[in-house]
Amino acid sequence: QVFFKSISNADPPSQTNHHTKISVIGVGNVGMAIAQTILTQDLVDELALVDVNSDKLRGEMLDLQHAAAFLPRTKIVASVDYTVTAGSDLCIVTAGARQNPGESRLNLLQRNLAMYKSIVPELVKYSPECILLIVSNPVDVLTYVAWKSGFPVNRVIGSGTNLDSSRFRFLIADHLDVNAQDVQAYIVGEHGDSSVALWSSISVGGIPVLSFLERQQIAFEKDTLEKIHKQVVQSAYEVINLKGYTSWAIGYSVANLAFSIIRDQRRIHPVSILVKGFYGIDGGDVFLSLPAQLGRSGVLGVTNVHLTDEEIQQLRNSAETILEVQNQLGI
Ligand code: 6V0
Repeated sequence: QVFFKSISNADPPSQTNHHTKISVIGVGNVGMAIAQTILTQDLVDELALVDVNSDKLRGEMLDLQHAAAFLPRTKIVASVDYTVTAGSDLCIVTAGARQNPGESRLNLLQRNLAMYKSIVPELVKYSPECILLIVSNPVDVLTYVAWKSGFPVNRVIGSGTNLDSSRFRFLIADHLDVNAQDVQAYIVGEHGDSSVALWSSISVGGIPVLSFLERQQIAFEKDTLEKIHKQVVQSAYEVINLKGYTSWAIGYSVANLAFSIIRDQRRIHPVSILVKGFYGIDGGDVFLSLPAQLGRSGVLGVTNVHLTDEEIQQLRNSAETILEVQNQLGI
């Protein structure tokens, strides 16, 4: 009232607009890259941050708030208490324990499992209608763990091979000297070592690459393509060796998923979903990535993409490996 003379007969703003809110759990390298990318996209009215490290949490909140003069207006809140997440449309979980020297992956998983058992029920309590987007590793197993907390299957999504596919598209684009946004290519299956590259899915500007090469009688570049896939698998290790963690690409890739969900884009993303019943995977409940359509209510459907027998076999092998881990953990 001091700076602006009020116009007393102006209609109050319509309250029908839904207040959109995203919560990010874990404000480490990955959580913060996601948070800052979301802020640049003018995607939500409110962003809530949660972590167990209260000093780091407050520091990160203040640091983001201080950029307010350069960003679309978003309310940024943070607390170690989950009440701050109340009413979220989307909750993104990046909290994760770091591997101790000499610690086995299984032991690390056991610790992350205990962490998830404390985090997910809190999110469900304060945002029963939200969509859960799981990012912490091993992402496929932890997405399953989150789903087991009683969430409907369309509302639990693992970031899965969305990042692997974006690395794949970058490398193909680099090889062919085209724009990565014009490259359609999917990596499916497990996020990480046993991921499956769908060669027949690669197209550039609508032209299927493999059949184009064959028609032009250009030597089949299978070796090159396989090298590219190996590079994709190595990418995370390489970045971690060089800078200690990965952050920017996972930040953009998860913010892109958040955009598709919140803005009901109905775009297709390779993300981790319950694959029981697909491609003959029926040994148990397991989450793996397949190209899925995402919108405001989460997973809307799964693309019926053609896989070769070899690709199906690879997918089934990943499912078995993950099931073994889940059985070992007794979950
Ligand atoms: P980081 O920088 O160690 O951050 C982890 C954060 O989690 C820290 O701030 C911790 O304080 C916080 N935390 C720990 N316990 C809890 C808890 N109980 N509740 C809330 N917060 C907690 O790790 P970074 O950010 O680098 O990685 C986070 C996770 O993302 C790890 O599991 C990574 O392996 C995983 N990634 C997954 C990717 C994917 O494609 N799915 C890609 C990159 C990293």
